[in-house]
Amino acid sequence: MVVPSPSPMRTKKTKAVGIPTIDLSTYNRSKLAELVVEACEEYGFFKVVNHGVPKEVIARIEEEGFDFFAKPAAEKQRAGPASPFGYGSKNIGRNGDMGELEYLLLQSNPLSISETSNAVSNDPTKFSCVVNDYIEAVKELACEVLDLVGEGLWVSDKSVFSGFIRDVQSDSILRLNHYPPLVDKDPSAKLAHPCANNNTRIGFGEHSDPQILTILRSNDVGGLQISLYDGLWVPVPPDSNEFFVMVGDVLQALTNGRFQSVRHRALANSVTKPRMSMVYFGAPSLNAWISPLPEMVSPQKPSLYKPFTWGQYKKAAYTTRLGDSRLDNFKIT
Ligand code: GA4
Repeated sequence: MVVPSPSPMRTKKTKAVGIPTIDLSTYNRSKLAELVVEACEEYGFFKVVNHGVPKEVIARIEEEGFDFFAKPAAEKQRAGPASPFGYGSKNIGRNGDMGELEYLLLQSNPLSISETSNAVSNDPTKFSCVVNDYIEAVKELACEVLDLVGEGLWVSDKSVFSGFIRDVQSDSILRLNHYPPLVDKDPSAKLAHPCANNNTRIGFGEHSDPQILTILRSNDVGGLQISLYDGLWVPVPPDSNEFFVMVGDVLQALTNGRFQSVRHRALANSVTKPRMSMVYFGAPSLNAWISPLPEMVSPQKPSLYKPFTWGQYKKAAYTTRLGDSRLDNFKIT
């Protein structure tokens, strides 16, 4: 069921609407598929409810995350730097982007998780289990959404999208972002409000995600904003019980631009409570070829993008700045 949210947004057709909310437990399959496609086309972003991820799986990883970020800086640094995986603070990527956050980047395969776990937790076995359980659950959710995309777009192989992230070599990752509050322990810090302008303290700057599909969950502290076609930033009310789904660049390429990856950012304006988001990025394997699906191409809608492997795209992405439109470099001119 699509429920309009209380905060109105404007679409490319500039009608005021709410953030699309899709209840995965209602409707029949074909109606659900239609709603998912509609949300991906209009916004590249939606919320899913009745998603099937068990509450305990979410609660356990949230607890592990908060425990880790509560550790002294020197201890956290031992799990860094985050290139390619581990703990990072303020620096984002390799080209000088910065944000008001600290984070943990984890590769989604159990072997790599257990390696990182040793530096992250005093109980690495427990940490690995908790992270693996969460990844398995959100991966299922991502695959379910992608199968609905396949059905709604009437492509011949309905599991073509989910197949990329079901691949055992899938390069999917999990990111835990921790945005400390303005006032941590010292209440006098309130006087020095570090917001640059308009109370906008950038936690994670504007960007689109390079992968296929992103599944984001946060605690009940706001900060996520999405950018719509008219450049308006729309705050997304937090909902710790539900997940937000975002179209990534690779899904834009596969659908030949019918879906567009959503530009988003996170503000770190919370005064007393930290924000923590847990973000799963569903990606193909490094050697998977990406090009617009034949069903998305026609004489009226010729292919917009050159074929590339995910490995090539990822490598190119790491040479860009966070806010760059990376897919433009792969456009057929
Ligand atoms: C955005 C999505 C994911 O968080 C991420 C980010 C990555 C990083 O933080 O190292 C990137 C960014 C993200 C896109 C362009 C490059 C790479 C920082 C950056 C400037 C882990 C990812 O895969 O791409």
